[in-house]
Amino acid sequence: MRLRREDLLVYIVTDRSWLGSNQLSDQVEEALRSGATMVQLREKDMAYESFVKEALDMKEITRRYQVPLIINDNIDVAVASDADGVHLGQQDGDIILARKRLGYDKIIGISAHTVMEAMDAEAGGADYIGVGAVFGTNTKKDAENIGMEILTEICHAVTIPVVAIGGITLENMEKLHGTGVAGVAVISAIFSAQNIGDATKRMVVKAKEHFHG
Ligand code: 3NM
Repeated sequence: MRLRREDLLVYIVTDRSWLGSNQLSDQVEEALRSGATMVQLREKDMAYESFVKEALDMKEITRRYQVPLIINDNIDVAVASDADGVHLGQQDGDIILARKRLGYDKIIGISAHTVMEAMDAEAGGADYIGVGAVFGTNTKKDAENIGMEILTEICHAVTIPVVAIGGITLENMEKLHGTGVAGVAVISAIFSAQNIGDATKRMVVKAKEHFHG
């Protein structure tokens, strides 16, 4: 599956800390039914076998909604589950190696915090760049804030699409207007919501208003 710019409009990143008594697959499906455009499975402490099994379950759901499934950090899990791609941080390994393992029909996303990192990622063959944290976030403790200026510079420095991440809510999303981002990647604004479907729908409407075109 090739990445289209519009796939990044409302990119949901999973987080078990908001599960409660719910199933992650149900939460993701509710968001997809309500218009989420891409899914990243993010598991920081899961054994390989369970991670693969979960990725396979998730793949079945995302395939039905025809949205890309991206695996955070783990190329082996992406290959084993035939996911649509991986998202790698700056410390998560070599993009060239990832491309070799995944092939050219898979998506590779790279986190970047500077123009140089973003340009290197594009030169290395990344399909999109994730830039954050654009706002204060409690979800990723080591995330450093990045200003709108650097975000805008990164968007202009690369030809591949850029998605913003970190502390993005329905209320602050409009501050990203004009930066050049293709969309927003969100955890808590969607997964912590009482009504995930409703929260997703509202974000999709607003994201279309600000980031389309
Ligand atoms: N990466 P929330 S910020 C997973 O800055 C992640 O690279 C970030 O969660 C980065 O939408 C972040 O709840 C957490 O703020 C995003």
